[in-house]
Amino acid sequence: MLSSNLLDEFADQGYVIARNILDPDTVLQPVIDEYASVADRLGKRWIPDEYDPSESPIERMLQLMRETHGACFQAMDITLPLEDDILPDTPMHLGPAVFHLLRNEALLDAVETFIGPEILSNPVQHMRIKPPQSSISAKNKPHTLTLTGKTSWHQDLAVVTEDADQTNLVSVWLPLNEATVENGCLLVVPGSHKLGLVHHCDTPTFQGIPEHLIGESKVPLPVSPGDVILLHPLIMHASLPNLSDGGRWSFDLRYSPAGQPTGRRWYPEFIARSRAHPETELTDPEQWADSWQSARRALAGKPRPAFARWDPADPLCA
Ligand SMILES: O=C(O)CCC(=O)C(=O)O
Repeated sequence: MLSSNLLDEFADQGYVIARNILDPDTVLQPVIDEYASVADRLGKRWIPDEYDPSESPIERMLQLMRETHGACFQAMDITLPLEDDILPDTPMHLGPAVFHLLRNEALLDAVETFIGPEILSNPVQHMRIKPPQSSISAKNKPHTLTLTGKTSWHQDLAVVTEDADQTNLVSVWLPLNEATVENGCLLVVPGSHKLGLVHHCDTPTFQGIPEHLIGESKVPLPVSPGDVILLHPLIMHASLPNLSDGGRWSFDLRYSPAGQPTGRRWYPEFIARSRAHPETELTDPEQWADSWQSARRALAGKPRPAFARWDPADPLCA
């Protein structure tokens, strides 16, 4: 468990960094290895002539991103797309190593400190591979860039449906390689969670908090593999552009107390930890993958689930 100092810090600042709580060798390396296999599979399919399997896993993923102009990203993400049509074969990555990361004991211990012992894995979750900005072509779809480029200022509560406004959501952000100021680490406005939910734009040209509402003190959060950043759902945060010549690789996951709305009711949730009813925990990675596949079947070919929290024609965002 994290110390009560960290609880106080979270209440005051809206975020904490739990340093060195995940063992890079036993917890992160299996995820890296799993993605190396994903990259090899995608490489053979998408860019058989150029793909270089002798590169490191992150370089292989960057090569895929570069040569496919980001089109292969959906096959590496751990969710269905929010802004693309869902098809019966929309790809996702739902491997056992990712599932074990979602259920990692040390991670859940940290989460338990903030939201209690009945923990739901909330389906608002992404893997992000962020290529050097200089290698990103204009052929990338804008909404792929919101996940793989610089992220604009937002509060996480703004990207879930209103039924989750009272949900005790906690966001968990963890790097698989060094996240630095140069390669695009997270940026927060400490204390900004105390302002409540602020206005967001969601227009075709701009998504996020308008500049004039963002506080003055913007603090970058460089972190290392093994560290975990926990964010209050109302803290204003963004990420810097990747100005390095390497990649930035991370996961952002969300947890909320069992029984509270997730804010993405059309996607599957599962009990990651229950001290009261351990028999309700999902322990089988295949069942987790099946739950996403059945969501995909249910959603494929249908109008996209409505997410109309912010007016796309909002004059304040023009
Ligand atoms: O990883 C990033 O660049 C941004 C992540 C983020 O904004 C989030 O997890 O809400």
